[in-house]
Amino acid sequence: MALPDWTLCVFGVASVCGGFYIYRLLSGGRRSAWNRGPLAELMARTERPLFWIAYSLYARTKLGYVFYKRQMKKAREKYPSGHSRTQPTTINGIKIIPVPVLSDNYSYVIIDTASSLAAVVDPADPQSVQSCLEEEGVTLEAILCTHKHWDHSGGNRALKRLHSSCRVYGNLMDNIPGLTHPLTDKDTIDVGTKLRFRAFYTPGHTVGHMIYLLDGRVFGGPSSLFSGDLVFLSGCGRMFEGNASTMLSSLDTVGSLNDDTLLWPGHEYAEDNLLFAAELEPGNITREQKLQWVLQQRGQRLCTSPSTLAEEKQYNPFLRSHAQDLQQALGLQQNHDEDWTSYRARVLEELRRRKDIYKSR
Ligand SMILES: *[C@@H]1O[C@H](CO)[C@@H](O)[C@H](O)[C@H]1NC(C)=O
Ligand SMILES: *[C@@H]1O[C@H](CO)[C@@H](O)[C@H](O)[C@H]1NC(C)=O
Ligand SMILES: CC(=O)N[C@H]1CO[C@H](CO)[C@@H](O)[C@@H]1O
Repeated sequence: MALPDWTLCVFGVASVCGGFYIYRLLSGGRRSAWNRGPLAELMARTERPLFWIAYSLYARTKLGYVFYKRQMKKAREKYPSGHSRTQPTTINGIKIIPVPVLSDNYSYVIIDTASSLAAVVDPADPQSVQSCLEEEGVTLEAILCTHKHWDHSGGNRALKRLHSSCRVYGNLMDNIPGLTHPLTDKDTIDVGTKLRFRAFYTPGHTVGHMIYLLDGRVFGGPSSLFSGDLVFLSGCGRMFEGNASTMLSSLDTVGSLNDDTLLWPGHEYAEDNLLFAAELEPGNITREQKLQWVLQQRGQRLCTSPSTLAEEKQYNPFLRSHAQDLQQALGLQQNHDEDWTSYRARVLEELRRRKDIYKSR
């Protein structure tokens, strides 16, 4: 389909601006670095609209895919053996392997050792995930995709080509590449005899974001939550495609899970996130201890996953919108005519706003 000339022109300008903003967004640069220079004022004024143009280009067009491929190439050159060192966790015949991909992202390979069948969550770099599968000598049965962003879904098609019987799960609303099995809230997915996942619908970061809970009761261990970009160690994802109420109800889904659940997030953001939490609640001992441990791990480029939901409930500000300490730290108070949930959504919104300024990821 040919486009009229003027759309090409708009698209061209938008692509340049868009590319620039995508770069800024994804490189996770601190905002302060951009507050200098002659462009600063123009940028401040055009920031929101340009951001959304860039975001749409990234999320909805081939341009995003081209950008992702470039990032992947650069990351492979920069980190030939991955951005972090990871270790498998084995519990009663279940093996969970974090695969470091791109510059700070994680895919997870989950193996039922008795049947040598595997599932993978967000195989962003198909090459790294494939090497892991070959090393383990397992067959890939299922790809569980949390959301459409290329740094989570970009490897689906390539892996599917290598494993033709592999099923691809995700939410229909999110345009997941290669999707074969659309999911709705609380659907279950079985792989081998011991892997049973429950999918939860958790919109906010994207309209069709899903998280996956590996049910520990099946193998007699703790459950494991693969949270994509909904929850990170001491953090939460940006609210690109939902408001604070939507995000809050998704975060409450996580808050309602058992305390002993292991958390396996999509990115290695622990250090930044804990430093941000420290600014808000400086006196929290649990958080301080976790930060010290994380600094030690990161000093040796070791992976910081998993944490437990019991820990997260103590220090992750995004799971603590109900906590008075936190509300006070933010200088917020419930209005007389405001119900508790709307108030907590307002707390979450303020929290996310501050995090965006602190570090936009
Ligand atoms: C947030 O978004 C949901 C879903 O789109 C909508 O139903 C709700 O009214 C919105 N809430 C606010 C406070 O804007
Ligand atoms: C810190 O964490 C504890 C749990 O260890 C929590 O009960 C408390 O409300 C938090 N307090 C502050 C000031 O951050
Ligand atoms: C949110 C996000 O995209 N995180 C990182 C994943 O990997 C890419 C590619 O290396 C990075 O650019 C992103 O910052």
